[in-house]
Amino acid sequence: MTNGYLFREYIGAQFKNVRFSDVPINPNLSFNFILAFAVDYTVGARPVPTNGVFNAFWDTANLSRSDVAAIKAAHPNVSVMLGIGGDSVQDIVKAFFTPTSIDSWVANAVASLSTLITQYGLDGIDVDYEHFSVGADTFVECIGRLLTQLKAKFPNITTSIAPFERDDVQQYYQALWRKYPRVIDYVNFQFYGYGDNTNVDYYVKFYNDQQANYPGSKLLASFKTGDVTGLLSPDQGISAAKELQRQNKLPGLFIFSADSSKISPYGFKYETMAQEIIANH
Ligand SMILES: *[C@@H]1O[C@H](CO)[C@@H](O)[C@H](O)[C@H]1NC(C)=O
Ligand SMILES: *[C@@H]1O[C@H](CO)[C@@H](O)[C@H](O)[C@H]1NC(C)=O
Ligand SMILES: *[C@@H]1O[C@H](CO)[C@@H](O)[C@H](O)[C@H]1NC(C)=O
Ligand SMILES: CC(=O)N[C@H]1CO[C@H](CO)[C@@H](O)[C@@H]1O
Repeated sequence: MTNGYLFREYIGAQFKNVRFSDVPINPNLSFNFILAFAVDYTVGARPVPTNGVFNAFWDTANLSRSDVAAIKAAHPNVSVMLGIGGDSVQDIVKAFFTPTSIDSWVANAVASLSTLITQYGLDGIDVDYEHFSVGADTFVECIGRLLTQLKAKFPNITTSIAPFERDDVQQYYQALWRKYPRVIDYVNFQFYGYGDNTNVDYYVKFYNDQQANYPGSKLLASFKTGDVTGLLSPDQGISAAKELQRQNKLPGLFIFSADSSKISPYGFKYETMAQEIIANH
């Protein structure tokens, strides 16, 4: 693996009125916003699964179709992706991956995500499921076929998966990577799930472990902003990214999330620092 020029940030899950234009954008790299999230659940007070019919659950009032068009027009290096799944449906219920059958889920997902991609002018899909009502084999076939069909329909979309370190989650995503690596461009590994004892040496070890779990992948480093009590801090994430880059194995870096940064006392300083690392290698 070698160093790359990709920076990504999740946006819109926490309803903090964050807008694309709040976030500093360095022109000397590829900047991907990831809208968080579309989920295959009904909209309303008691969301229930819809078998692959995706609805927008991000802050669409502040991150609208015209906002997507405007930020892309203002910054030629910006692309906008769509995260699917996520931990919960707007903190009401956990978002479970709940297909009725592989064929029906894939057909519904291809149709509804194609509509969102076209309506919003989106450039990619990031798979973020964290809870599962079915076994790994069904997840692998549903997501593998979904990404295959979307790439056939939209040849320029970029795809990624966003696992984290928990055995029951890793089992699903590692099986997906083993069978469908050709339709997955990046692994957005959630390194911010690790604890606050994650110094640079530990981070590099965890990175090497995940590279072995997703062999041949473009594995992105990451950290989160906002409340990191007990977890990896943004400063630890920045130090580790520098070391990974020194070792020439940092294809890119991402942050969760623009919403958290917007309401934090330090604002977007870590977005600026992270992009300086990526842009200036
Ligand atoms: C976000 O959207 C809401 C609802 O339209 C609006 O009241 C609010 O002013 C927006 N926030 C910003 C920062 O524009
Ligand atoms: C981007 O690169 C140009 C040319 O090297 C440089 O002049 C500019 O300062 C850079 N911008 C940022 C924000 O680093
Ligand atoms: C895909 O990207 C290429 C190169 O940037 C461009 O020429 C082509 O028009 C794009 N195709 C679509 C379907 O957007
Ligand atoms: C300088 C630079 O990296 N520019 C990038 C801006 O973003 C577009 C789309 O991701 C890339 O193709 C450019 O290379």
